[in-house]
Amino acid sequence: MTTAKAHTNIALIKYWGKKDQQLIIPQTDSLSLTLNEFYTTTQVVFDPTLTTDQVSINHHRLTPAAAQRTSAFLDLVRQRAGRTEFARVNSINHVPTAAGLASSASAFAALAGAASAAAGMQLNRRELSRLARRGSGSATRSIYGGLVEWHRGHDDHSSYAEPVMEKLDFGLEMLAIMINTKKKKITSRQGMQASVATSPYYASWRQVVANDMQAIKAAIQQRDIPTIGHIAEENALRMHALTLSADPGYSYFNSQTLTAMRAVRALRKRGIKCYYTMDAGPNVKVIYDHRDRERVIAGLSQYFDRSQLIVSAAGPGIQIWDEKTKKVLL
Ligand code: 2P0
Repeated sequence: MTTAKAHTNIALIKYWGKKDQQLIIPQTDSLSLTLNEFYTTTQVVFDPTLTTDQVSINHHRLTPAAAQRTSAFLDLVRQRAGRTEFARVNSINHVPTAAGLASSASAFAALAGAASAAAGMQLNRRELSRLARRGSGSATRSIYGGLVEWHRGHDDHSSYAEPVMEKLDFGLEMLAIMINTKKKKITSRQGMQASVATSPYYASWRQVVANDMQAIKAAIQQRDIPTIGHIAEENALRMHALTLSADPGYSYFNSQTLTAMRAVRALRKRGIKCYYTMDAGPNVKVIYDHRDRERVIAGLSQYFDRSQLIVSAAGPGIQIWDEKTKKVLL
């Protein structure tokens, strides 16, 4: 039995569209920050007595239909490892309930790590990054800690992530504003497909990302948080312009999202250098220098309950260990 722990990540330069749906080759590069506070631990054991994969998430057993995406991923691992046994998978998501941050990124990164090791494969981090990508695009980046770049590549071999700065030596911090929603959401997968197929702005988005990737990497080398934040905020807005400009148009924002965006801008007017980014849901994440943490929290507390604000520093890359011997495998 093998266990892997992988942290989720939030993109500062977004991945929004695939070139190849099956291999999950993205249209553009992307860049993210791995978060310390949110992670998934997953145990996998291949068991010859099983007649189907048994998948539990947070101690709840999934139906075979709900486990389909996990089973399809395990098929990939079995095929590569030359194994035929079904697997028992126990996964725990360490994310606040109803946070809307429960991410496929940490889930598929942890599954890739635990399943490949349990199947007897010894993959290095680049190989793991490629494998995790087959489960979910954003999982490609969750193999590494800190600031991570996903090279879009052009095929299975060339599309993987690598760290830009794995151990941050400057005070970039992120705060998640938990905005709950009961509305059924459009999955990232559906949303990005609609944007690629129908947004007239999609070609411009590719150019935006190419420019932003260069600019943000230069700003990271300078440890320039206001420039990193500014680029991330503009990039997020332009990604969300791809949702509004699809046919039919859609949006992940709700009124609270707009309130949070306005609050961040108001803080900035008062001289606090903080910037927002949003993903495929209504929650807003704020980035700033950790020295401004208390001022950011105080400012946002005028609009949101303190319990809705969760601070996270940068997190580490994947860890994998043998559950019996506790031997660290990666
Ligand atoms: C990202 N997001 O770069 C982008 C930006 C949200 C907005 O959730 O279809 O769940 O499994 O590859 O990785 C990316 O969507 O989609 C995502 P699939 P994924 O983090």
